[in-house]
Amino acid sequence: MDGHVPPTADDVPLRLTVPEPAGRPGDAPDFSHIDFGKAGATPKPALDLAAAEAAPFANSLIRVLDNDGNAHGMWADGLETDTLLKGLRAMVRTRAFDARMVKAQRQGKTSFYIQCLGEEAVGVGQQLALRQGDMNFATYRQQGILIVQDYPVLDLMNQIYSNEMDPLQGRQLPILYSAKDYGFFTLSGNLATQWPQAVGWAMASGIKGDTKIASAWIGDGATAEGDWHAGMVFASVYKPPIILNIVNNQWAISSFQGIAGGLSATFASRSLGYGVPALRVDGNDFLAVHAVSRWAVERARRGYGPVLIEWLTYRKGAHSTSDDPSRYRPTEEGDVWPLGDPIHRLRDHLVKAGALSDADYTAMVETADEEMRKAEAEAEATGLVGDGRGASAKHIFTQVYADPPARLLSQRQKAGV
Ligand SMILES: Cc1ncc(C[n+]2csc(CCOP(=O)(O)OP(=O)(O)O)c2C)c(N)n1
Ligand SMILES: [Mg+2]
Repeated sequence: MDGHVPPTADDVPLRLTVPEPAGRPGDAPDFSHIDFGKAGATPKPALDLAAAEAAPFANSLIRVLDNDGNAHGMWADGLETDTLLKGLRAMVRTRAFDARMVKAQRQGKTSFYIQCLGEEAVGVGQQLALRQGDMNFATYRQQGILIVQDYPVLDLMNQIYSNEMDPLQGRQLPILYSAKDYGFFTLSGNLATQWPQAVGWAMASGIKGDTKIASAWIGDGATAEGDWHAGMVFASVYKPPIILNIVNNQWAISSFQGIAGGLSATFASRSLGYGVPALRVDGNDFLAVHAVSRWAVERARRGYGPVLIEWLTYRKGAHSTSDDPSRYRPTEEGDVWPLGDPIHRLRDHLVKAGALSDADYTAMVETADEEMRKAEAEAEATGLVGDGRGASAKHIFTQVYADPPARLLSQRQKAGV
């Protein structure tokens, strides 16, 4: 006996785990921690898929297109060329719109902009599976939902410039659109609030015996908010008609997806613990996005309840015009993202199928650029953020409350508007 007392559990210094991304600025990009699977490998489940059977779908990756533009597997069946061409055109227009608005922000024409560069397929592909009357509770990165429906891009720009023609008359920050007739619920800048609201809207549809379904949207980072869990509890208990979309674009401003738990389990697989079935899908593969969305829409419409979809994609641009990603991630990451670019992949597929020529594609891009240039000039002629030609101050008080409270009425009187 030497008198040594072995340490007890109480004496071991405890530590926290703080996940780190695979690469920081200056490092070579590394996506070896993600298993991307193979195009065509994942079958199509029955529409009444239960959470208990969904683990293989939540932990693999549904892909249709391979890297050479060929379509594979059950999910490729029944996709019409017209729909794919429509999707391509909407994605090209969305990208042209974004490029024009990023430039406008740099020129001081507006204060702030968020583009969806590299993620165009998810919003566009799903919207093409929904119908009039359904409701999206989008994030700020699904402008494609409006653009694919031919919502006037001039109105979007007027909103971004907060000028007199802004459809929201200055009540929202630039890019926080609202378009009820286009199934686009007012955007919220407070992360994750759309999620439980979407579930509530879908519950109302079920309570009323309606035929409309909801589509909820959230980013990987925002799933760490308590609202995500609150929405999941209600979705799992009442089984409303809803598609629960998580767009995992690897980043939440400068926090990588591991900080929201993405290294512990797939975001899709978390849903299974709530009893809500889930699928994980290549979000840069338009064919997969649209096919899985159709399946989910039909499931919800037939009354089989909620389903969660994790879309795997990559945020190729900065988070917003206020962000500089070269400070926190390898600059080449976006160029070597193994799932490629959604527009180029769909273009290559359609060219290979003989439905599009290189010249058609070039014309499509040029037409979109010209459309956005013209619309921007018109919006600018109406007014820019802060140039004194904005909406009247009276609109702070109008169309917000059906019965304005007395304190607002007295404020309006004092303001003389
Ligand atoms: C409640 C709340 N917290 C923080 C923010 C600031 N913020 C805006 S976007 C963002 C990152 C969101 O990342 P993610 O959910 O992954 O969506 P992404 O931007 O990648 O599309 C943060 C932290 C906010 N708007 N609301
Ligand atoms: Mg993100």
